[in-house]
Amino acid sequence: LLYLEGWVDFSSRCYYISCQQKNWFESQQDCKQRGADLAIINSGEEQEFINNLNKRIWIGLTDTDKEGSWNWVDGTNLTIRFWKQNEPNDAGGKEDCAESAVEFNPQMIWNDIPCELQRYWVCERGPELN
Ligand code: 2F8
Ligand code: CA
Repeated sequence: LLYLEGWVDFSSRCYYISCQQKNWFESQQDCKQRGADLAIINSGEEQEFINNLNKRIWIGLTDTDKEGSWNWVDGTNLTIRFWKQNEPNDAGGKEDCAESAVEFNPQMIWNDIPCELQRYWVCERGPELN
């Protein structure tokens, strides 16, 4: 794990880890301003990297456009999934954004929660800024 200029290098991707909490939309907006998106998770290794941060964080996954249709913000196909058991459940009919929680069993760790809640967040980009 290499730390440089606020970005962490992991497996040829660059990650920014916030030290404050924001709602989902403001978090994604912050990532955009950094030339990145909220973290897009494509592998168990990447999920493990996120787990090791030991924080509840926003990831770049939402069903805001169409209830029940979960999409990565960068258009990546949703293939591998790490939803907790019985999630996503749209509790109260208003949970449209996904967090990666901190759990004893880190295998299944995503949950949908209301987008306006405050969470830490992780931005992800390639090695070159857009
Ligand atoms: O039981 C699962 C359920 O737990 C909480 O609601 C009581 C979660 N809400 C928050 O974390 C805000 C739900 O998202 C979760 O589905
Ligand atoms: Ca939920």
